[in-house]
Amino acid sequence: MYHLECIECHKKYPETEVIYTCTCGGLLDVIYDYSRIHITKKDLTGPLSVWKYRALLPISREPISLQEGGTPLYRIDRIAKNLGLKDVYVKHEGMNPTGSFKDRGMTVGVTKALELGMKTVACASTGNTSASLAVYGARAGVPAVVLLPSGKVALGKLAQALMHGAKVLSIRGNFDDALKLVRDLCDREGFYLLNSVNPYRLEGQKTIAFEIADKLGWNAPDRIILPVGNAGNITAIYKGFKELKNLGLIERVPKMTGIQAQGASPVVAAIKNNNPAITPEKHPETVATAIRIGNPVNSIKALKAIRESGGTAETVTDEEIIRAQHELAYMEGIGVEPASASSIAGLRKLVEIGVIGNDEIIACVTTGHLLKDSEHVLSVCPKPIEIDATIEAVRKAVFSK
Ligand code: AN7
Repeated sequence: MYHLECIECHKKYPETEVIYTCTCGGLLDVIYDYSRIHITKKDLTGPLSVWKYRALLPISREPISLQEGGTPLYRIDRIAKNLGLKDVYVKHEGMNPTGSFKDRGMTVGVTKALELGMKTVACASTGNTSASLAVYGARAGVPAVVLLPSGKVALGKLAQALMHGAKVLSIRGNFDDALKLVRDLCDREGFYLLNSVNPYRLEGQKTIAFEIADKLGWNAPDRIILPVGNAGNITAIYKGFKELKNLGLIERVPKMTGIQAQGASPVVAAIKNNNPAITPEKHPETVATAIRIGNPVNSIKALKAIRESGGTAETVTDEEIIRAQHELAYMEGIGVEPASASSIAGLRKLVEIGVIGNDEIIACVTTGHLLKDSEHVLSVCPKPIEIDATIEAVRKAVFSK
């Protein structure tokens, strides 16, 4: 039903092979025989979830699952009105089992690890991938090893990786250093690599596109806006929409719009300068530690997704990210981590510079939950007001400006 294929030289590999990139160095994609996949809207009734779409997922065994996907698609009418827009949605991926979109990739990736008979799973991570891998490793009964950039991982994510029993290694270096190391480790030790260079991860994540179109009655929005770090998710969501179009379930593919933090924006630079490839950023820096990535491994796929779909890429500052995080929280009741807020910050910026028209139907993906990074929250919000346990003190505090 499917095989792996290099996006550069088109060399094919069987699904039974443990391989992450082509011998030529190119990224791999999972290619299906669509002539053998017959799926109609009628086959796709019922609640949203990753495994609802298993006819389009490369797995044959019983999945390792914690009910991932089925995340809410909220309208954000107050923010939309404020920006002069009509139809803006937030797909809140923070509502997944471990609090981020990574679970969609991990349920597929860890299940694939078992199918391939792998005994240990591993990843490098800015945090969320490690939390998700620890959890799905635990669920599968397979040991997990995670490599994290020392001092730069939000506490909630670190807490998850530790509590769920991963071997947690704190690397003196940044994410890009950790990814290089873990790829070497997996090659040497036969551990199964579950970063998004592994094409099976992206197969799970493409279900974000399926769920958005499904929820909108098999219609695609005009535009998808999401944060870009390693550039896997934008690639995956683009693939999802393309598959739906090829299967005749939707009519058009949305404009894929990637947002990066100003201090870590190699994909934006390549789009703006019309370069065929990115130039890695040696010292990426941003408050949004999840996307503090200088050398995104999926950049070639992501540039293609952005260009083919007629989308774009834009940077936002840390200040803009924090403002958007606040606005989502107090105007809409949606709590997201800083990286996720960059999609709303990007929305605002693209409206302000006239790239987004006011009649567009837009879905912003918020990739991770507010509680992932509560340390950051405490650093940007006013402190609780400590008072005596008397009604006078309470009234004084409540009515003070
Ligand atoms: C909340 O966990 O790279 O562009 O190691 O945690 O697919 O990399 C996290 C990435 C966006 C970027 N939002 O997605 C990791 C990691 C959140 C994230 C991204 C991440 P990609």
